[in-house]
Amino acid sequence: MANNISDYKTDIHNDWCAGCGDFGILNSIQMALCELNIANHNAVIFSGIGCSGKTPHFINTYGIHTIHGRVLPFAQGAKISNPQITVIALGGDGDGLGIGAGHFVAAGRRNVDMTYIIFNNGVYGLTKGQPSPTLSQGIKTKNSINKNINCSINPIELAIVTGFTFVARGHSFDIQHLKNLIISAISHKGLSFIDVIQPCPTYNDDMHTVNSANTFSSQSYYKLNQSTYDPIISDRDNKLTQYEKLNKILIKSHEFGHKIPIGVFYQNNIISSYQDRLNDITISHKNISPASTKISDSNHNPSTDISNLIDEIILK
Ligand SMILES: Cc1ncc(C[n+]2csc(CCOP(=O)(O)OP(=O)(O)O)c2C)c(N)n1
Ligand code: SF4
Ligand SMILES: [Mg+2]
Repeated sequence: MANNISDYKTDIHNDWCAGCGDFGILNSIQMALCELNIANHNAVIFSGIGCSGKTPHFINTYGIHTIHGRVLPFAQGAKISNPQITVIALGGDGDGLGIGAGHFVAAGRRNVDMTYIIFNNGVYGLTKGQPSPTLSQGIKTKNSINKNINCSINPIELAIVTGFTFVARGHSFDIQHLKNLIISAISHKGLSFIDVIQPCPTYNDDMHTVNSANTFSSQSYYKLNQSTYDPIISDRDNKLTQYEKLNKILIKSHEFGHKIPIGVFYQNNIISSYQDRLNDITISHKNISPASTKISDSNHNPSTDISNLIDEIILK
């Protein structure tokens, strides 16, 4: 079993630009897998298309570089088929909140027990820096002639209202903090989401705010502190308390100005996971997933006779 950070690295050539925030996110994921001591063969990293989509190539686990905007269906399918594995889906802000926005919303309704990480740089990095759905209105990126006239999506708020049950924000330059967020997200039972703010020095190092934060500093970011901010909704809270807490959490999700909060915004321990709901309706198959179903006996003979089916297909 792997327990050294080098066990989670690969030799594949990495062509990300110097200074790209993707490096910090990659390191945080490797450190989290190492600290949780997850065996290489028990983790699968899925990605969409973009600069960020290359990440699974650099992590020594199973990795699947899928298609643009479709990372969540692939990843959810894998986790439902084999609940024993650790599944991480990742991709860009364009991938997840532009073309993939429908899947983002649908995933929230299911609450499959896995983690989704968005690399949020405000641009479509791979295709030369067009504004992405998270770019704030009024920001001009390096490749655009005018300021962005669209309003931006708030990924934290969207994740909460669509049903993700663990929602956090990190920064690619605070690797230790991000590593701890990823550990908490993987450990949470249900669908967890981390919005990671990262510079794209080639096309958008102004990030999201005017005059802000092309570097990570205590002037521009602060850490949510659980002694003054409570992100957890549990069955110890009555309905009224749950609504009051949710209200405060949604207000917090709108704080995105000169000081941007990072940390855990929301953790709901009440909503059941997709696997629990599945087990409830398939009592006779409880805890039997497709991946654990035997397909052959000890003599390697198939357990199911499909000859009739094959005959039918051939006859057609
Ligand atoms: C169906 C489809 N449409 C468009 C593209 C072109 N395309 C590739 S990556 C990308 C956007 C990448 O931006 P983002 O998801 O933010 O990732 P980043 O490169 O910033 O990490 C686009 C539009 C594509 N590959 N497939
Ligand atoms: S274009 Fe931007 S996001 Fe892509 S590798 Fe370069 S710096 Fe990173
Ligand atoms: Mg992007």
